[in-house]
Amino acid sequence: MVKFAHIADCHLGAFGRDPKLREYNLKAFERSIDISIERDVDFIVIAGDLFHNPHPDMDVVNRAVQILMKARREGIRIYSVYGSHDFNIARASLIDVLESAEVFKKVVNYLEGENRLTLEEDRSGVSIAGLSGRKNRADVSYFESIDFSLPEEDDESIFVFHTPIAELKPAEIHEERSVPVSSLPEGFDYYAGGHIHKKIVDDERSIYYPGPTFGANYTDLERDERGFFIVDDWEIEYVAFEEPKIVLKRIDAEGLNVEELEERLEALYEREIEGDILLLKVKGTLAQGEPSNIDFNEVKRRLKDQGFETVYLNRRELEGKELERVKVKEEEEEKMEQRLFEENIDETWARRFGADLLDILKTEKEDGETENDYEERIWEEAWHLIRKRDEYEEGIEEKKVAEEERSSAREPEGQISLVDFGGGK
Ligand SMILES: [Mn+2]
Repeated sequence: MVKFAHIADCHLGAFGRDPKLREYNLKAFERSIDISIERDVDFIVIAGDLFHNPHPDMDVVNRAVQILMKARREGIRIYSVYGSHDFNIARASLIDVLESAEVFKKVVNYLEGENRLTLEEDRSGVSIAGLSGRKNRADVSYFESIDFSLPEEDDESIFVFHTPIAELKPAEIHEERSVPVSSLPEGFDYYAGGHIHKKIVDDERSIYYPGPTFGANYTDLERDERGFFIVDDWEIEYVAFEEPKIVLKRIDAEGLNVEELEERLEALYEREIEGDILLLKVKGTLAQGEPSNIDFNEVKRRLKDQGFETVYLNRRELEGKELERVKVKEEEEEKMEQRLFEENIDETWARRFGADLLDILKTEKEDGETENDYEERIWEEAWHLIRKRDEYEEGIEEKKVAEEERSSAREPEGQISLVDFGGGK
């Protein structure tokens, strides 16, 4: 009889700007490991995104290793795959370091020379294989091209992955990257998923996602479940974390003026609300005044005085009339950009300048390029263009473009023609 823990999406190091939330996140991970030890599991499966990024702060790394080693010292084995957050194509990630130090074992074993993934056998007799998560659909293509070593029929086995399954993906996860159930290798007893930040239990197909132990962002904290699975002789139990207590308050500021919104906030201080973390969401368009007229730091301070450990304020959707964001319906990114330029910039030269600058800023990082090199390249190209701003205004750049267009029959494929931004005159 085998007993194991299935943990995913710990995102250690997330909430870098809020030390309290960062600590709650680390504590939740520690609880999952402590409970796994108490419950005497044979091994722990971590289905990716153990860390929030591939090279986290050393204090986070230190805490994580201390926590993981508690389990290791009890003889509990730990198996993991990369998540989309803790993988780096150019450099070794912390996951590689921890694998080298034998803190855990990465269960993504390729048979050299073949595109074949092999099984790792745990001391309990259970075989484990896995596939890492990757950004930009790279893992999706793995599923299509890799040959899996399938478990023997009477072997107990687990497949670990960090990719959404199309048929199980919740509607609110707006991500195209997913694979159909049919892509999963056949014959495993338990499919240990990660990446979807929500608990999913599909007993029929034996596919399970525990969701995060705490969460990595505001939306995660809005959801009401946090925890992990303990699987005892293939019976699945969800261990839910009731603490910390998260309280959600929403204020609709639509049509209010600054004073009225301040009154609504005042009313919050008087009400009896108790909890550890307050998520305060203020949204809507003010009829008069700007969000910047409100001292939100003071709001947070007063709410903390009520006994909250921390207040997470979300006012991304709070707007003033003056600075109301332009809303465009176009689905297609390019069309949307084009309309934004047309609606907000009067001068043709400025539209062209803006479009060119945006093109530079949109350039993606190249494979193998370090973060620093990438930033430097973008800055250099952007500055180069900004220095030519006068040429755009005086029409010099425009003339050059026209000449270039005359000399070349057609634009290279995939490039946006500058003429397209001229407003169709
Ligand atoms: Mn994640």
